[in-house]
Amino acid sequence: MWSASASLLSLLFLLLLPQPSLLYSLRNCTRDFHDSSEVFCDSSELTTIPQGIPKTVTYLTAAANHIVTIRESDFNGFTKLETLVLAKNYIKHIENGAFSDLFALNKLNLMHNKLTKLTDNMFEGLTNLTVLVLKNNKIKSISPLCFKPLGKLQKLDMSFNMLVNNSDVVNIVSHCPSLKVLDLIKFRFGVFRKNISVIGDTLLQSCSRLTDLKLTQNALTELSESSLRTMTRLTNLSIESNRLSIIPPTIRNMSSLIQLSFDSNQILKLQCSDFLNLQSLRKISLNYNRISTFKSCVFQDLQNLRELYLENNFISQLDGTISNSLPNLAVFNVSENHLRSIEKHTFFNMSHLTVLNLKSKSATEIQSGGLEGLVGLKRLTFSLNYHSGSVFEGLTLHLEALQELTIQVDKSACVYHALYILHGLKKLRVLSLDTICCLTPSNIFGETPNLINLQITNCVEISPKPELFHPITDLHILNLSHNKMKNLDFLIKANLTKLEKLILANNDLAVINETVFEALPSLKYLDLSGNPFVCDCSNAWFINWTIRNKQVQVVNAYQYRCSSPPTEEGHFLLDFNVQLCWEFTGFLCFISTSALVLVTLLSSFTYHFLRWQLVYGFYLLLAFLYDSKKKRQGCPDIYDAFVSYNVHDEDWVYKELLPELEEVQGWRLCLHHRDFQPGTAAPHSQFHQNAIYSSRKTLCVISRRYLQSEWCSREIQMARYGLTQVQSRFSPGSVQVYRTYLSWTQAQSHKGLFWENVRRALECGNEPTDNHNPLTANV
Ligand SMILES: *[C@@H]1O[C@H](CO)[C@@H](O)[C@H](O)[C@H]1NC(C)=O
Ligand SMILES: *[C@@H]1O[C@H](CO)[C@@H](O)[C@H](O)[C@H]1NC(C)=O
Ligand SMILES: *[C@@H]1O[C@H](CO)[C@@H](O)[C@H](O)[C@H]1NC(C)=O
Ligand SMILES: *[C@@H]1O[C@H](CO)[C@@H](O)[C@H](O)[C@H]1NC(C)=O
Ligand SMILES: *[C@@H]1O[C@H](CO)[C@@H](O)[C@H](O)[C@H]1NC(C)=O
Ligand SMILES: *[C@@H]1O[C@H](CO)[C@@H](O)[C@H](O)[C@H]1NC(C)=O
Ligand SMILES: *[C@@H]1O[C@H](CO)[C@@H](O)[C@H](O)[C@H]1NC(C)=O
Ligand SMILES: *[C@@H]1O[C@H](CO)[C@@H](O)[C@H](O)[C@H]1NC(C)=O
Ligand SMILES: *[C@@H]1O[C@H](CO)[C@@H](O)[C@H](O)[C@H]1NC(C)=O
Ligand SMILES: *[C@@H]1O[C@H](CO)[C@@H](O)[C@H](O)[C@H]1NC(C)=O
Ligand SMILES: *[C@@H]1O[C@H](CO)[C@@H](O)[C@H](O)[C@H]1NC(C)=O
Ligand SMILES: CC(=O)N[C@H]1CO[C@H](CO)[C@@H](O)[C@@H]1O
Repeated sequence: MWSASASLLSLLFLLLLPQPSLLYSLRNCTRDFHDSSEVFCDSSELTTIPQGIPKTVTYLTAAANHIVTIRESDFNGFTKLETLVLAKNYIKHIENGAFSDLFALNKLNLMHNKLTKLTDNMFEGLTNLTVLVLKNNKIKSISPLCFKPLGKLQKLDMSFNMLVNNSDVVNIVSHCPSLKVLDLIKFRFGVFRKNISVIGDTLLQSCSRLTDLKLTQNALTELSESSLRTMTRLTNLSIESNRLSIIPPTIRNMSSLIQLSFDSNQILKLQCSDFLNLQSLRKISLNYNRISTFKSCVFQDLQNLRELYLENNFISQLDGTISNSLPNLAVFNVSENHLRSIEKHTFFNMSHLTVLNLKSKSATEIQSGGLEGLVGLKRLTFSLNYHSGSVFEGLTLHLEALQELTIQVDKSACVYHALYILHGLKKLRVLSLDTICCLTPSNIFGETPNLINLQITNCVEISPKPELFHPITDLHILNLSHNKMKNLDFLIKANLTKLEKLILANNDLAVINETVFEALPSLKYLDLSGNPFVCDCSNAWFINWTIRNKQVQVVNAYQYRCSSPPTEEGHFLLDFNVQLCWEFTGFLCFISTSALVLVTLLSSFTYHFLRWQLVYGFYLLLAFLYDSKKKRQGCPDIYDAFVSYNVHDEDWVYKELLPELEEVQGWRLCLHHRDFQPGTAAPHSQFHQNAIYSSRKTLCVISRRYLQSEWCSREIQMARYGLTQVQSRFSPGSVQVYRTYLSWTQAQSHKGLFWENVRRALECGNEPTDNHNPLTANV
């Protein structure tokens, strides 16, 4: 019983345990979640193909690992596998029969490995293979029967290997009856032999089904007369970057050819028979050769040619050849040659031409009517020879379909006639003016209202007017590089509300002002490379905005450098610490705020404790002003003294004071109850003030009641705080204050002396009275 249950347990345990190999494979590979027949083992540091991958997979990739050897057993039983990717490993050796079970395999990718030779039984079993990629290995030799099993191979890429014996290529092609696309880029034909970089008649003889052949970078000097003759289906032939000096005659009569490229060879001239019978040819590329002339017969058979590229050659003259023999040409790029002039009617009958590039290494003279007939032209580029400014006179393009125009001048030119060039180009969307610098008159773009991309470059200091841009409200891209511009103020009023991309590289812009960007609401891309930035607080806004704004990408901003001040020269603009600028203004803010608070505090403190001194001071000031005004007007004082008293003391004033001072001593006194007119008497302080100012002196009759009454006490306090003595004289003419205190109670017994003292006090002119006069007394 015990042993029975134990064995049952162990059986259960065994059943529950997953297959160890599956567990192992799961560690290095993943199966596609949706399609379990696809397994990915890429970049897992594998040194061998993992065991336990289900044999039913159709797609397996183990790229970018450290596999060195493919063992015979690795793909045993993988009869459903269709694609196998083993690229980017260190595979040196593939054991015989390693692929023998892969009947279904369509694609095998072994690129970027270390294979040195392809052996006889290596590809055994790959009868269904259509694509084989072996590029970037170190293959030196191919054994004769290696490719024999690959009866269905259509596409082979053997580029970038090190073949020693050219005849090994025969071993490829003689067994691949289905091969259509053969890439032999940098295959090094004969590199290790003595300069025999020639493809002979027999080498590619069996490639009769090829449609695409690339023989780029093989140092080929020659292809024999019949070397490609069997390839009656070839459509694309590319023999770029070799050393051919003529168009190989073997291509003649290859009526299947559609695309032909001989870029970067050493071809010197084109001959009449070069393109004989190539009726299907649509594109010829002969860029980077040494062609200087061609006869009118050269293109005679190319009735279907659409694109002709002759960039970077030595062509100096185009005659009517192109026009007469290539009536269907759509793209003609003859840029970077040395075209001297374009004669009248050079393109006369070329109504299908849509792209024409005549950009030249040396400036071209375009003769009157030179661009006539190009009624369908959409893109035009040309370089002009600057002849005493008259160059543009005869040049009216009349190209109604034109959408893109690029003009270069060989030296900085003033285009007074740009208006004529742009005349009628209503459809123009892209305009590039290089070294064409006087942008006058300011309505030159009035003819081209649909411009969306404008480039004006290489001028010595342009400063466009905002009005220049007003007709082109759709502008999206503006490139004003290399113009020595010093400011961008014209953009503020240019009304470029749709501008998204602004390139201002290599100008003389030192400070970037935020108002410019307020006028460009759609801006997304800004290039200010190569400007001499000032790294101080004047660029603080720009620096912060560059780093923080979410709308505009300022390209290469982290590479912008400072040109000044000298202490910052050569440093990166964005390294400038703008925080200091904010802190400084913060400091100013702090100072001014503190000052304000302090003033407020002080004034409330002063108001609370020193209010009367202030009021007094205020009145003194008013008095001073009033007095100077009066002096200026020559107004005499109306009264000798203003008598301030409380109504309750009126009796005394009328009975004692008035009789003595007015009648006996003859002073003219102003009594506030007698002399104030009813209308002006209302606001006490105001009439009080006027009365005081109209009187030479002020005489206060001080009693207990006087001190209690509001406005009287104010006046007294005005006096008392400032003076500590009761004031009896208060000269508005001077800020100095003279005061005398005379006590009536003390003087009861000597009234005569009292009045005499009053008389003296009133009498004394503007000289201060002596406070130590024995007749005066301190309070
Ligand atoms: C060979 O590949 C084709 C697809 O290219 C496929 O339909 C066919 O079944 C494959 N043959 C074998 C034997 O797997
Ligand atoms: C190149 O291969 C051919 C045929 O395989 C052979 O006859 C010839 O000797 C080889 N040439 C060299 C230089 O190895
Ligand atoms: C071999 O090729 C080089 C480079 O093209 C050339 O300079 C040299 O003259 C050639 N030698 C022979 C013997 O053809
Ligand atoms: C060959 O030319 C055709 C037609 O011009 C083109 O569509 C195709 O992409 C070319 N093939 C290659 C491999 O360049
Ligand atoms: C090319 O074809 C013409 C006939 O169309 C023939 O006369 C001529 O010999 C052929 N040229 C070559 C080099 O095969
Ligand atoms: C024509 O040539 C110029 C200069 O090499 C090149 O920049 C341009 O892309 C070419 N144009 C076309 C349409 O390929
Ligand atoms: C333009 O083509 C017509 C025939 O289509 C021809 O008569 C005329 O001579 C050609 N003009 C030029 C300048 O090539
Ligand atoms: C702007 O113009 C300059 C000068 O011609 C050119 O080098 C640059 O590529 C242009 N930039 C863009 C984005 O078009
Ligand atoms: C500015 O452009 C807008 C359209 O983008 C246009 O409606 C407006 O009238 C223009 N304003 C001026 C002053 O040209
Ligand atoms: C920015 O430009 C405006 C308008 O030209 C100008 O008033 C302002 O002073 C400039 N600000 C700075 C910091 O230069
Ligand atoms: C810095 O830029 C950001 C984003 O443009 C802005 O919100 C912020 O107020 C700026 N800071 C200062 C101190 O100007
Ligand atoms: C078979 C094999 O190469 N397995 C590898 C799985 O991955 C680990 C590391 O992730 C390697 O150590 C094993 O060699």
